[in-house]
Amino acid sequence: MGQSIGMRAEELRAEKAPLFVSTWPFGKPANEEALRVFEKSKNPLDAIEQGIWIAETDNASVGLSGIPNAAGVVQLDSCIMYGPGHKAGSVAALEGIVHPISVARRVMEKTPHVLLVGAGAREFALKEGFKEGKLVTEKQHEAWVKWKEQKAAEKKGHDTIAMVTLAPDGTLAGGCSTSGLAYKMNGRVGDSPIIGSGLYVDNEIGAAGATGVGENVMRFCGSFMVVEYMRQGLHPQEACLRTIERIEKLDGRGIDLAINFIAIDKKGRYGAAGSGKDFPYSVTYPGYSEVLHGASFSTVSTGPIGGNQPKQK
Ligand code: SD4
Repeated sequence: MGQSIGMRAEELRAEKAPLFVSTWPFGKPANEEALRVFEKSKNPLDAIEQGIWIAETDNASVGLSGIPNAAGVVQLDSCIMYGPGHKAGSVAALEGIVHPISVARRVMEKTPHVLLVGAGAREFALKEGFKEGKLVTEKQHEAWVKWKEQKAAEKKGHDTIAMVTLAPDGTLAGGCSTSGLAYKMNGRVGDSPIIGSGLYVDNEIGAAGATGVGENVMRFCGSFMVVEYMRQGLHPQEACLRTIERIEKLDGRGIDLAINFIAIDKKGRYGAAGSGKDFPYSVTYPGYSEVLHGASFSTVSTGPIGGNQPKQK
């Protein structure tokens, strides 16, 4: 099965927890911050939250510096999950708050609910004392004006961080944060704050997260599916590929699905896969921090488990 996941399975195993895996190269500094926080606090949720802060603050597309929606407003989606007790919190279409991941955590820890949206989420965040920020940066506003005029702006970069972790005691946790798809419809919510779609954690099995076109993840409960494949014994990378394969079978759009998954399991194995040609993701554990490349559904056969042939361009 080695070749079928694009890299030998034994290479995709952290030697030591805590292990942090996140989407895209900009996940690397976020992972590294998460590891620093974990080393001090020994708290996986603090690590996930503060690691994701880095992306929400510094990234040109996650958080308030992200690409606005069609109405010119940045609406943020975020969620967090904690393996023990299967706890979850999330916010969607949240406006003007700097760290949506922290609001999601507060929803999880302080309310009997899982998901708060729009004005209610903002009201809750303000009541809890969360920091407000500008609704849209000058740069993004200018790009949005151009898009309004031409309706043809190219979307640059990627705008979602999903991060999953395995602590040395076996605790699994994860978080996800995004400004969503560029120029999305006002009020549109993607996969990222939806438990089981943009993120899923099962403390007995593993954790998975997604990035890409949310509509092509949330119709299939993508991250949940990845974890369920790991439950059946698949290596995390195989589980990601198998999920894309199943989605592709139902949807039929192949490479145009534009979806990507990261995953870790309880044994410290990790992996990723994307529907396109390249999906870079970040892996960090003590003594190691790298950007790796997930298996590509469009170029790698899933071999014995999927029976799928490599796709031709
Ligand atoms: C969404 N999944 O809102 C997000 C967008 C994303 O890289 O991940 N972009 O659909």
